[in-house]
Amino acid sequence: MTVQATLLEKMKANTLHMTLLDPNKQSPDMAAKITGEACELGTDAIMVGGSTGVTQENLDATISAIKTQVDIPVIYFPSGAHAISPYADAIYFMSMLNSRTVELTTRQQMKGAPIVRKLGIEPLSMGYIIVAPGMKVGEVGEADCIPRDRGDIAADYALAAQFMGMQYVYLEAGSGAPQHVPEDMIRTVRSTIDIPLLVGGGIRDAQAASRVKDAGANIVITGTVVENGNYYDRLASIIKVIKN
Ligand code: 1GP
Repeated sequence: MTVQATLLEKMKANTLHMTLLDPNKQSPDMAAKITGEACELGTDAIMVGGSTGVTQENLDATISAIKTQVDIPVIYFPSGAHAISPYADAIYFMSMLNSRTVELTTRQQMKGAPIVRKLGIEPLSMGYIIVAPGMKVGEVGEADCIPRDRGDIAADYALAAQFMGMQYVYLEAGSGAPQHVPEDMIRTVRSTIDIPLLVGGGIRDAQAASRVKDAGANIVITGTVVENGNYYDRLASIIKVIKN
C-alpha cells in the first residue's frame, strides 16, 4: 500500500497526528527512541526535516535509525534538493506557494524531481503556505507570510494548490511559533478545499491540538514538543485529544 493510500484510509476515520523531528536537533539514537514512543502513543507518521542544518549524513542516519523502531510511514519534509534520503518512505514534494523566490516555488523541485524518481521515493505533492509569524522557515523561505486575520488569502492559495493538482495543503505558522494558525483561518481554508489540510507550528499542548482539530485540520503536526526531555505525558495528551 502506498503512503498516500494509507493516509487517506486512516483519514476517513480520524484526524491524524504526525511527529516532526529535525535531524539536526538530536542524535539518530535519540530520534529512534522518541519515534518509538510516539508510535506507541498512536502517532500516525513520522516527518523528518528542518529549515537549516539538514545534511545528507544526518538525514540518512536519522531516518535509518527511525526505521529500525517504527513501521508507520516516515516522510521526508525537505527544505530543498541538497539532501534527499533513499531511506524515507515518501517525500512531501512541496512548493512554498507564498515564497517570493522561485527557488522554493519551483527551482529546488526541478532539481529534486529526478533524484526522487531515481531513488524510488513516493512523492506526496503539497502546497506549503506560511502564516505569520512564520518563524525561521518564513525567514529562510523569503515568505510573504499570510497575515493572521486574512484567512481569505490563505484560502485562495489553498484553492490554487488544489487546482494545480496538489494532494495536500499545509498551513504553517513556523516551528516554535508563539501561537498556532488561527482557528478562523483553518475553518476558512477547510471549507474552501476538498484535499486534506495539514496544520503545524506552535501546537504545544492538548488544548491547542484540540482547537486546531476542531477547526478542521485533517493532520495535526507537532515538532518542538518532543525536543525537551519531559515530552512523554504532553505528547500522550496531544495524541489522545486528536484521536478522540
Ligand atoms: C514545523 O509546524 C512544524 O514545520 C512544527 O512546529 O515545532 O512548533 O511544533 P512546532
